[in-house]
Amino acid sequence: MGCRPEAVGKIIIAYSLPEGTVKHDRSSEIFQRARRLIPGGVNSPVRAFRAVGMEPIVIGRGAGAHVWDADGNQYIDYLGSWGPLLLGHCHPEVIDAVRAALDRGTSFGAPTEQEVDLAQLIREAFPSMEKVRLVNSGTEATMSAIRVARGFTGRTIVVKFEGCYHGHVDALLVKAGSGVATLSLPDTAGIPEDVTRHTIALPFNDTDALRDAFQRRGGEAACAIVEPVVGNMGCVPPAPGFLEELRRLTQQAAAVLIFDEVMTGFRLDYGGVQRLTGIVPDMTTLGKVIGGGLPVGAYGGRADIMAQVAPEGPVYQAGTLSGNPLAVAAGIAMLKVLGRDPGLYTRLDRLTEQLAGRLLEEAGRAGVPVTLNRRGSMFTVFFTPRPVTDYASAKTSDTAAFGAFFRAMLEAGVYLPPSQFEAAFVSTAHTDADVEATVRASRGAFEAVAHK
Ligand code: HOZ
Repeated sequence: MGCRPEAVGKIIIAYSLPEGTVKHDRSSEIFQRARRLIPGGVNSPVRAFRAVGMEPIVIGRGAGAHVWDADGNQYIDYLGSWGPLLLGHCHPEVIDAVRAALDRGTSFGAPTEQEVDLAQLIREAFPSMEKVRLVNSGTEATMSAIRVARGFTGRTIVVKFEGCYHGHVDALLVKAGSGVATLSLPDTAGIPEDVTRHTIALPFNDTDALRDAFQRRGGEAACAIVEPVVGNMGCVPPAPGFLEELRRLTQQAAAVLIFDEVMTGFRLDYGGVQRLTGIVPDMTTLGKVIGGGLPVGAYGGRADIMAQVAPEGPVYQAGTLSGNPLAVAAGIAMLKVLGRDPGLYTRLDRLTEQLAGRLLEEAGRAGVPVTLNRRGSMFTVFFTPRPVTDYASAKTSDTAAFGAFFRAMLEAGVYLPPSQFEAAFVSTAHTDADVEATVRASRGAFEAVAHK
């Protein structure tokens, strides 16, 4: 596999790997065609692999913890479709449920019993979501939640945190993580300043900055939105007391607290971070896992707040494919599998802990300074010796070293998220053998970084 710096625009390749034996000819051919038809050749920016200095591999299929590219190369998959695939690819119960739904019809644009079943499963897992509205993506969920919070409070200001990413919502693309961080975009073109001036971005985990902001502007705040365990600047857990203080200050200011659990909901625990911490937000957004790999988002919260949503209230939000029967069927199947297995999250946690510990050992052996952050089945290897607690510290990472690591891992058959500022995901389909193979691959990959 050759790195092709000439094909990746502005990214400077600091390290190059020796030509490998893995061929990506078919992927390359498809990607060249994609570039002529789709901006950057991808339907979501990070997938273009620009931050890791190579062309993307084009995926042909997945099964369990593995994916195969268009050339037939096999990889252990830690991308997991960016989080939804907690049960791995093609879980039989999810596939069967989608097949059965398919026979009944693909879309009705009308109420179905199954969407009520999914809403009920969500509310049972997240009691704070007294009422739930299904949408098609996490972006739609967060966009709608802040609209409802603004409608409910009659206020405008949205408080968010640097490095958190809540989808490509205009008002929330301020100091955002994920692809915005990956591509180092200072601001996103196409969003009027008039929209973002109502957004206050504070450093994550900085309780003093939080207190100060709420003291000055708390009375104007419609809501504060946070990833309670951040996945979109890489995995960054909350410092002790941070979320508690956020809850106290939002309550005091009568601002709506929104937990964006699109990534963490049903992943870190069946009831998300709110169940793990006991902190009860006013509203929650979900996505990823609740769709079992099909496009679903949800937002919900206190009944009095959700009473704002049309047709019950004056806040309009709608969608032709909302509550789509195929996606809902996948989501129900997924949640049923998760809900009936009380040991599932502990097993996932242990497997990921084992993997994380071994990766750290390998980094140490190679003399590569890294910080490994993990919560449950989410983790990130940051190429920095500093603790990573916020966006500023995440950005101290050596992204060129990450790129070298990523490429060597891919060459060795391990598919990680192609950005320093994304979390990797372990699924229930990963096995001890996958962990062993990943650790073996990492030995060469850390060495490749060390000998850059
Ligand atoms: N931004 C999402 C991950 N944090 C999704 C990226 C993608 O689908 O390419």
